[in-house]
Amino acid sequence: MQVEIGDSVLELVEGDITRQDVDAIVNAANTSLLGGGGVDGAIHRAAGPELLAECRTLGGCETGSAKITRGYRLPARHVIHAVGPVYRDGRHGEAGLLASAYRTCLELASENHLASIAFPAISTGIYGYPAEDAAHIAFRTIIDYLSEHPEVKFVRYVLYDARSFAVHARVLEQVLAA
Ligand code: AR6
Repeated sequence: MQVEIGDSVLELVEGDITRQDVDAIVNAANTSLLGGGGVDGAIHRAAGPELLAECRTLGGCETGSAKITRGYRLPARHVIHAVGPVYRDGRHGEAGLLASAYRTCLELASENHLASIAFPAISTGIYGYPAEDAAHIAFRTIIDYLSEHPEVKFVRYVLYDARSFAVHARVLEQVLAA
């Protein structure tokens, strides 16, 4: 599924974030930036040990923010390590922190002259954010950013399985219609 946002494109695909050949892939990291399970584990395995070595120099990252490294053995030239919120009950600032994590990734893409970026569904795995709510926040934030920042030309949103893809495709239709 592909939609045009101004001069840019937002694409939804089912796939593996580590395989994406874009300027930067986004990691669903934690505040230590020193690796973990899920997307984080898969990215570190595919990138090789040099990625962890660079991450060790960064001093961690606050929830709702992101930091950039090289991509090492990945097809992507860079990794943007984003820290989404752990979901508690939706009343602890989770929505604002999730939007901020997406926005910071996009700002880092602009600052580093990266035209294409691929996102996983941040916080919706181990961190427990309900997928549909997270998808609304993700798409609203990405679409608002692309509308004002044509330098980011291509955003690919990568879902790991058919069920998540179907949920996200439905939410994207809703956000576009709103
Ligand atoms: N490609 C694309 N999506 C994937 C992949 C993949 N290879 N693997 C999993 N997903 P998660 P979080 C989906 O748990 O919730 C780590 O330990 C998965 O189905 O990776 O932000 C970190 O170090 C889910 O929908 O990230 C943190 O401690 C989504 O990606 C913590 O997990 C995100 O799941 C972060 O948890």
